[in-house]
Amino acid sequence: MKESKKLFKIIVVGDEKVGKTTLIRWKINGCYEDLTDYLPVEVKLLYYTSFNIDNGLSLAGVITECPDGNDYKILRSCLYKNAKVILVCYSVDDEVSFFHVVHKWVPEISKCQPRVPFILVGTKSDLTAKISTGEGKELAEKLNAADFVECSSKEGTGIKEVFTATLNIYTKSFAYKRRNKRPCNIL
Ligand SMILES: Nc1nc2c(ncn2[C@@H]2O[C@H](COP(=O)(O)OP(=O)(O)OP(=O)(O)O)[C@@H](O)[C@H]2O)c(=O)[nH]1
Ligand SMILES: [Mg+2]
Repeated sequence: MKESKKLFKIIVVGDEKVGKTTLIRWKINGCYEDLTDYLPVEVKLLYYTSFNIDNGLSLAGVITECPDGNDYKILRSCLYKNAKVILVCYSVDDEVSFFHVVHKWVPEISKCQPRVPFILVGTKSDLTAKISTGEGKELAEKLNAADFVECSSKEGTGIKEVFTATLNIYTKSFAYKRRNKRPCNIL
């Protein structure tokens, strides 16, 4: 499980079963896969992909899913290394997953990676929502999230917006500008 430091690294966190793998696999494969009987997350953590940027160039990226659970705390702190953007997910039909954004996920990423921007992502927006769009937006503002997006992997809505926002945040960041700085030749 080797990854280059030069890759655009995105981390996906959130409670168990909020739809992290499905969201990532939508980005990779361009369609919804029902993962009800899917393998546990330990089997695959890293997904390699590419992002198109304005001038016809593409950016190599790796999307890393972090497993939930206290047993994985140390593993997660390793996986967070070199992250450029973090997606903090909750499911709109699951109040506990929303509660854990505040009391678990944001404190954990803020402790490990205080300077890395994060996007609050409300998943499974096709289901009856217990968390409204307004509540999601309000929390994103309160926690200083870089953005807020709701999506449904099942219906394919909002997925493009999640990854467009992710790319925009990175390409505007100091880390990206420093990496792409060309030497200035003064003749
Ligand atoms: N209705 C609906 N179901 C979804 C959506 N996305 C994922 N699911 C279902 O939710 C369940 C969990 O999805 P996963 O993608 O495995 O969730 P996860 O967060 O990766 O789960 P863990 O890796 O076990 O923590 C599966 O049965 C998916 O088919 C969605 O947008 N809408
Ligand atoms: Mg998963």
